[in-house]
Amino acid sequence: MHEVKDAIRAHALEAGFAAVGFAPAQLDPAQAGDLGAFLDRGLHGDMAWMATTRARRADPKVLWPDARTVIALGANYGPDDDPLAVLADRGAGAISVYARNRDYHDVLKKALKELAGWIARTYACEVKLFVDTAPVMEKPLAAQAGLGWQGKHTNLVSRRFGSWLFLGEVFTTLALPADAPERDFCGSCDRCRQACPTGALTAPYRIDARRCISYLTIEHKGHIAREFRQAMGNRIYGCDDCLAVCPWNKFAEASEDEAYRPPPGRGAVGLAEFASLDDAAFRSKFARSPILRTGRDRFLRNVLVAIGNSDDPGLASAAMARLDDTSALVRAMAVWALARLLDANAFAQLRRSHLDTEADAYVRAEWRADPAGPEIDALTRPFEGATEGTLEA
Ligand code: B12
Ligand code: SF4
Ligand code: SF4
Repeated sequence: MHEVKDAIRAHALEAGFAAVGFAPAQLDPAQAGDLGAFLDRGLHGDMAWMATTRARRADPKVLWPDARTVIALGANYGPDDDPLAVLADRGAGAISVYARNRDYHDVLKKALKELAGWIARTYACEVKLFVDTAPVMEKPLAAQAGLGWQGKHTNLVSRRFGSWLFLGEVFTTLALPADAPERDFCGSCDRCRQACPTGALTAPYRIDARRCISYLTIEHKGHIAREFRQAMGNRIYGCDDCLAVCPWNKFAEASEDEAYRPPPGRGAVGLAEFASLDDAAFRSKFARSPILRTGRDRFLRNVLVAIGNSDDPGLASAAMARLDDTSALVRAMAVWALARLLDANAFAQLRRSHLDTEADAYVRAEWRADPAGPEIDALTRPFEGATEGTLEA
């Protein structure tokens, strides 16, 4: 069977994957227990799809009883520059490395289909392929297959590719010998946890997704709670801080795949330009990008938080232009941004001209709130337009 593994490995590398490993189609019951504890504590926030798929997620055999082997695959999306440099440029929006070009779901799915089709034809077996959106615990499976270990930030770290592997899997009915799992090389390092701007890494190997900027800017459907807004800085889509500071990145290689290299300007885009996007312009700009999934309103919500953190009164006009936006998510953050950029008199004047015509209770509360003040009750209620998560669509 080792020749079969060698042939599959060679084919996967040819298909563009950087790392390949084999594991039995089962998880350590401890993983299911941890997933259960995470969900029971509500740490997944409004990603309700995580809880509704709990049984399948915790056990590959529930997802597909006939599966015997998981072929875990990693695609290298390593950046060729410092991914955190953009954080110093407060007039620009920081888009995380994974989202600076094509949607990796599409890129990986194509390569996985090619590989899985070849395996099915060559070895007369059944196959199913997954990337991100299926109820599969991809990191524990990849760790079991020897691709790396789950670091203290919970993501998979590879000794060869550092933090920068996307994960995908081919499940198959073929029984293949397992590879040795990787051991944990975090040691006494705690850099990722120290670097987290919002304290989302509550303990080593533990995350509170509700505090994670990646969740807040991508998955969270509602208004962004006050306590996180300043910490977000200019991060408008995802966050790379815990990934980028990992010392294992010194061995990482920049990705050679054009699909993951940012087109000029995609890593650092002017906030004013983004704040002016209407739905059609947003869709056209991000047609093949993962950003499209978040939708224009949530994206602009994030952009306005960044404008509020810019310390640049020159950006106030971009926020003012959004005060009559059709989305309450956008209007609320436009108000917050203006409260931070304008002097008290100018803000009071705007409030007088807008408060009476503002119908949304949350936005009205923003107009009345002290910009530096704590969360107020009205601001913590869930956004009424909130719907089911889309990541698993
Ligand atoms: C939900 C999700 C998120 C959520 C929650 C993050 C998380 N760590 O769970 C949010 C939106 C925050 C997120 C953010 C990001 N994500 Co994400 N995400 C997922 C998804 C869909 C499921 C992960 C999952 O099962 N989480 C549940 C937790 C419980 O499981 P776990 O993370 O494996 O944690 C284990 C332990 O650490 C422990 N544990 C963790 N927290 C806690 C808390 C308690 C109380 C307990 C008891 C145990 C416990 O339990 C688990 C089992 O042992 C996967 C795709 C997939 N289907 O697997 C992608 C995935 C993990 N994401 C990915 C990426 C790239 C990111 C970001 C880097 C994107 C970005 N730049 O903004 C960030 C990184 C943030 C971070 N530090 O994790 C990649 C990671 C690749 C890799 N090399 O590891 C994946 C695998 C997608 C892919 N196919 O490539 N993501
Ligand atoms: S992605 Fe950012 S906010 Fe989320 S855990 Fe990592 S450093 Fe913290
Ligand atoms: S930064 Fe340090 S603690 Fe965090 S994943 Fe990397 S090695 Fe582990």
